Amino acid sequence: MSRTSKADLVIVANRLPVDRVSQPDGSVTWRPSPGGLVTALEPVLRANDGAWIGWPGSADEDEIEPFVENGLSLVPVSMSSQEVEEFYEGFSNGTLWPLYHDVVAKPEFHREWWESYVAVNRRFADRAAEVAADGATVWVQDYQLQLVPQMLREQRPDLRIGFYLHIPFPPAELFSQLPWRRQILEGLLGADLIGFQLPGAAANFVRLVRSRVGHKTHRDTIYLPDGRPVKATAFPISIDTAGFEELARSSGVDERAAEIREALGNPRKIFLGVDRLDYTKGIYSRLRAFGELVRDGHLDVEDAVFVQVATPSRERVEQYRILRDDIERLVGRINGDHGRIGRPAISYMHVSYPRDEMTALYRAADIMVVTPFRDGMNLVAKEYVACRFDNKGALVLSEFAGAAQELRQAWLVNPYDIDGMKASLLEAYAADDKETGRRMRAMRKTVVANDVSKWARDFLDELAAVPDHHDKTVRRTPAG
Ligand code: GDG
Repeated sequence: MSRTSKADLVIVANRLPVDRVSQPDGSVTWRPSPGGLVTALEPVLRANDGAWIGWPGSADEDEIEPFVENGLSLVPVSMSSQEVEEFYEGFSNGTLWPLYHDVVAKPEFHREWWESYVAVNRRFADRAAEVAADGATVWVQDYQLQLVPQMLREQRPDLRIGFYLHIPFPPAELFSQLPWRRQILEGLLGADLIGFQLPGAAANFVRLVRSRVGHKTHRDTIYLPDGRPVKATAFPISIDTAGFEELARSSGVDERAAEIREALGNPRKIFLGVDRLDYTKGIYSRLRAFGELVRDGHLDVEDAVFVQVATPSRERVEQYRILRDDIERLVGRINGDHGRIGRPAISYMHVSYPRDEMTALYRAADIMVVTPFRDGMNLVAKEYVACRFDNKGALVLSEFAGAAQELRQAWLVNPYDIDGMKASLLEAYAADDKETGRRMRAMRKTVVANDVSKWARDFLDELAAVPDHHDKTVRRTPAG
């Protein structure tokens, strides 16, 4: 896309859906980093002359011109390494991430992080203002960019602006700790429609706006002093269900699943955990629960093993380094105490696998264990269900994952209650095919009927339906 062409639909996200790869000869290539969001939005982007604005993932690069990759118009936003430290690792992941996840870890508040957050949000907003066509729809994604809606509306009141928060929105008691709480609320209120994972999160937001900003609200709608309504509603995100099932049905994945079972020594049952290595995911507590079941003789490593994939994440943030050490020490201790030669109790991998390997793991696992302390949704739980077209397999799921609102037939657990978790792991382990089949069939209905395309469609339809209160008389020429 050239700088002059404009898009009718603009996605603004922290990351572009591609990674920048510098070749040894100095040339630059792009590697797609496909995720659920890209899969869902790609068709809409193509149909609407769309563009995607985001950071290409490497710091201190010269500004990169917009380009087209695989038919998608991509608009890179550059960041200095200091901004990566202060805006991304600092304010986004050291302040907002723990604050929005029930303060599972202590959020840090630093004024220079906040300043960097404001500066980077402004850069994204300016870019969106340049790229969006007259009256276009702009959809801003996630907690890194909460000021963009307001910053963008100030420059381009003609736009229809949506915002989606992928993580939880905390209760007022926690959010109110944030020194910049009012600026964040006002930043979000620049949107016409604000989407959350769950109705409870939307209600937290509306309540906060009423009490902290003083705007009138009615149910899920906030009325700004100029009469413009802002809607705050839940749109639970999902996955490309058909895509996962298709991959799961492929013969390559089938063979690989059998190979994995074989390599583990064909135990009677395999427990599986797959998470970004993050303190919100409850990896430590779940492994402790499993370790105690082995220690106390409820499970024998000849019958049951645990496979834990912990994908490297935010490795420069200290809390993540500490967590990794804690988990690895625990795995070492459990294996040292209870493993046998060729048969560790826990097979632990700190690695990122390609999607077909993940799918094979889902196919090989008898009990999928998803136990976050707090999670916006948790797509891993839905992916497991999507891959079990055989209606086999049990899901143990934290009641604090957004997914628990939809996957009611899982074995629901409180991850803070180690004994309760142990009891549920044992129940899921002992359940017969009839019981697991009954539960899996019901969960599959939900995940098949509610996939990520429906999520995107529902959001964009609702955004299109917001009454047009835009004041076209004050429209200014886009900056830049
Ligand atoms: C945030 C919210 C919300 C993981 N390891 C590998 C790999 N993955 C993929 C999974 C899944 C995704 O990453 C993780 O998504 P989750 O939803 O489980 O968690 P977050 O990363 O924390 O995502 C969350 C989500 O946004 C969407 O709104 O559900 O609550 O926290 O798709 O499969 N994929 C591959 N290799 C890996 O090693 N290929």
